Amino acid sequence: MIGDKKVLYSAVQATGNLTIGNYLGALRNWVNLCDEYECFFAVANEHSITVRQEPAALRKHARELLTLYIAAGLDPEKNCLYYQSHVPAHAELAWILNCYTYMGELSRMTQFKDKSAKHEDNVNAGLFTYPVLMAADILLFQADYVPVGVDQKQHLELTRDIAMRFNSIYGDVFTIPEVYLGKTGRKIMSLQDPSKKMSKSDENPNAYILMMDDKDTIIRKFKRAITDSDTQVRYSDDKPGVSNLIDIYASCTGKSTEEIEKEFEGQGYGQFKLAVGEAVADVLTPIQERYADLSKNKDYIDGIIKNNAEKANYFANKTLRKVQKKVGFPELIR
Ligand code: ATP
Ligand code: LTN
Repeated sequence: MIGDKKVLYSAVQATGNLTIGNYLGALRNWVNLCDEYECFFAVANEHSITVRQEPAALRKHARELLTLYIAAGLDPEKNCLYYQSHVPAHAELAWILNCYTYMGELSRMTQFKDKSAKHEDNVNAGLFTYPVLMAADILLFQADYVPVGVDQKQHLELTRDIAMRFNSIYGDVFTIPEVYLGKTGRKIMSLQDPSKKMSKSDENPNAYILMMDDKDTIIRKFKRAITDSDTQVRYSDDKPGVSNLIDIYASCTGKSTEEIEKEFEGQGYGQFKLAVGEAVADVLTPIQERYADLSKNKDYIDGIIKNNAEKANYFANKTLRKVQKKVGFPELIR
């Protein structure tokens, strides 16, 4: 708790351009949470280097992500938006928690298995201990809730296990966090293969819509989206391509599945795909405009980065000091 509010924590890796999957599944659902919770949203740039990054590109992506948080509606006065690398306590707590996490637990993580298969030439120790750093992120802020997509649930389970293990040895040090699932857009699928989740690291750019794609690109990509040989706009397990488009349209317009099926009755896919493209563009255009304005205002963004880093450091250091004391690290007497 901070004051009378429970704490909510999440982060996105600063790895590339965000897709509408990241937006509809994550960012958008975070916007109004600050009324109810004390919210921290990090730019996880330390997690990013578990896969090789170009330094200039990593710097650029981190800043873009933080700016996009604001453009998407996260008020930086009410939400603590900060760079993970500006808070040294993350790495320090991660080291301590590494000593309370078992090799067997980390070996079972599906993201580690997937990523080490994908980057065979760079299976580094950081990739293996990635979930411990994520646990440190969450536990430093004594988070009650962590809004993430289904793909991150396993990491959250591990975080809980580590926290409970630590508490069982040292007493009540950490709050045990719970996963917080959004109401809509839980899993947006690839436009080219609706059995796979939409992912920014897909090698085919037609598989995803980026938050920064312009209207023409968005409409072109939806026109090429895989559907089926039928022509009916109907939600069904045997029509995964069309159902994914219905989900996206519903998420962007607030309409129900039944309303959408009715709206496009007898019209075929051409009209429907165009409408989906337009609805997505209508949601993204104002964000892109705000983003363009914000990026021109260098001093404003710099100020936010500085102030929020201070706030994040304050809360993180409180927990870190408590943990250091518990494990037996003496305080430096000045
Ligand atoms: P990559 O594909 O490069 O591994 P990613 O696109 O999955 O990355 P992350 O940084 O891992 O992006 O995820 C950020 C947040 O967005 C997480 O909470 C994740 O659950 C959510 N998310 C990512 N893709 C989707 C999707 N297709 N549908 C819904 N939510 C998603
Ligand atoms: N691993 C997460 C990003 C992330 C995160 C966190 C999410 C890093 N630290 C703490 C929630 C809480 C991902 O989405 N790939």
